[in-house]
Order: sequence, then structure tokens, then C-alpha cells
Amino acid sequence: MFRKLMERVDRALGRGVIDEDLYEELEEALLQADVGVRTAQQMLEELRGAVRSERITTPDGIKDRLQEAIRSRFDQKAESALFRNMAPPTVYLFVGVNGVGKTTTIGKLATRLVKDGRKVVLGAGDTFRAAAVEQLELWAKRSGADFVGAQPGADPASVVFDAIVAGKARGADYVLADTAGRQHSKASLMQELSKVARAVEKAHGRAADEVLLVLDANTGQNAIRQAEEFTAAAGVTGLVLTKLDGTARGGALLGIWERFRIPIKLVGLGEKPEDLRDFKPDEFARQIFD
Ligand SMILES: Nc1nc2c(ncn2[C@@H]2O[C@H](COP(=O)(O)OP(=O)(O)O)[C@@H](O)[C@H]2O)c(=O)[nH]1
Ligand SMILES: [Mg+2]
Repeated sequence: MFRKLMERVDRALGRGVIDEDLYEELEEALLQADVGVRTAQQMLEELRGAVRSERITTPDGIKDRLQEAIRSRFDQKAESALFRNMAPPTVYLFVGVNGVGKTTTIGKLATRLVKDGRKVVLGAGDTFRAAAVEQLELWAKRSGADFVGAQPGADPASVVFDAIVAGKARGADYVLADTAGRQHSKASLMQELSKVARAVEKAHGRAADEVLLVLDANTGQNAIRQAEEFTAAAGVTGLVLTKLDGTARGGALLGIWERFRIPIKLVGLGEKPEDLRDFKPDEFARQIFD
């Protein structure tokens, strides 16, 4: 991740002089990595200030400082670990547009939780196509989670309701509920998500413990638009950024964090069960420079 950004930064720094051209190239590199204009400019301002006050003269010094600028942007005041409710089952609702990696993330998280000895129920709230239900069922089998399925076209809210009722009856620690990202309009998306939210409350007597918005890192600035719509529709409590393997565009994460201040909880680094990580600002900033 960020490989292209760092190639550009290295090239710019390779000349060995800190001048206006260098700052311009660094700004260009940040923009190319989908860091928004405002954020990129702020980071460059910070960098200029640090170069002056800390008398930074070398490319390595600049690089360290840029890394620090990225890391400090992510200093999450809000809790970034997934919330675990002391009154089980803890319920996570996964939302996001089609293809971002909701189902895969649920599968990966189920794998992790089951490995940790938790009892997990997966709810197939994406009832749009039979294949979507089967995909989640396969993840349930692979991970050792229980599965509450649905007929294609069934009401997503009632599937989520059933999954929570089953989770309670079976003494599950977690219920992870999938939803469909396909909607004809913003209005119908809101309607469906609020219906699902009501079903969670009805089944459980409380709201979902986390509403996790899944975003594909490859969509760049478009991810910001999705964040806008889903935060309005679904009361998102955390973000999951997928497909950070093999992309140069992790920079959108900075923009989303700056704008929404929703904690980033998980990142997806591939399609395999183990390709899920907690989001750690330090690690993220360090990886950028590997
Ligand atoms: N490379 C990569 N592929 C991913 C990742 N997460 C999901 N995918 C792939 O993205 C595609 C869509 O994922 P899916 O979970 O079906 O998305 P959904 O429609 O939001 O449920 C699938 O081919 C997944 O294997 C990731 O972190 N890295
Ligand atoms: Mg899916």
C-alpha cells in the first residue's frame, strides 16, 4: 500500500535538496494517493514548519517527518477497537455498497473470533441473490461459525432478526449480520437500513453494538461519497477499509478520517481468512515507508 506514493517521494527526495520543487512533488504524490487537497496542503504546511523549526536538512529527515504527519493525523481519540458488549451476543451490522468486501470481511472476522474461542452466528441479510447467501454460508463452514440463511428475496430485516434470536438461543458471543449494498436509490437504501436497525432493536432490545461501514480502498475519493451516504442512513460506528493489498490509494483513508472522525477499526489485506488486521495508525504510517 502507498507503494507508488513512496516511489514518488523517494524520487523527489533523491535529488537531495529541500526546495519548492520538492514540496510540489510531495503534494502531487499525496494527491495521487487520494489524500484530499485540504489534507495534503495541511500536511505540507506542517512539514514546512517542522523543516524550519527542527532544522531538517536531509531526505531521511523529511521522510521521518512525513511519516509522523501521517501517523499523527490518525491519532484516534475515539476508541478504535471493536466494541464487545458484556451482555452477549455482541451484534455487528455490516453495511456498504456492493462489492466492497462486506461478506469477505465477515468471513475473516468470524475466522478470527472462532479461533479465539467465541461462538459466532452469521446472518445472511443480503438476500438479493442466492449466490450472496451461499457465499456467506461457505464462510460460516470454513470458519466454524453458525449460519442463519434465507431464501433469495426474503426480507433482510427478518433474516437479521432471526439471526439475533438464534444467537441468543444458542448462547452466541457474536452475531455478524450481512446486508445488501444494492439499492435503486438513496431513499430505499435508508429505508432498508433503518428497517434492519429496527429489527436489531426488536430482537435484542438495543441497537447494533457496531455498524461497520465497509469501504474499498481502490475507490479513492468515491469512498468519501459512500461514507457520506451511509453515515446519514445507518449511524455508522466504525469503518473497515478493504483491498489495501496492491493499491496505491490508501490515502482516501486520511480524507475520510479527517472528514467524519469515525474510527477505522479493521483493514482488509487480501481474500484469505487471515487477511484481516486491526487498524493501527503507527503501523499504517510505518508500512507506508517500508
Ligand atoms: N484483494 C482483496 N480482495 C478482497 C478483499 N476483501 C474482499 N475482496 C474481494 O472483493 C470481492 C467482493 O467481496 P465481497 O465480500 O463479495 O463484497 P460484498 O459485495 O461487499 O459482500 C470478492 O472477490 C472478494 O474476494 C481484500 O481485502 N483484498
Ligand atoms: Mg456480499
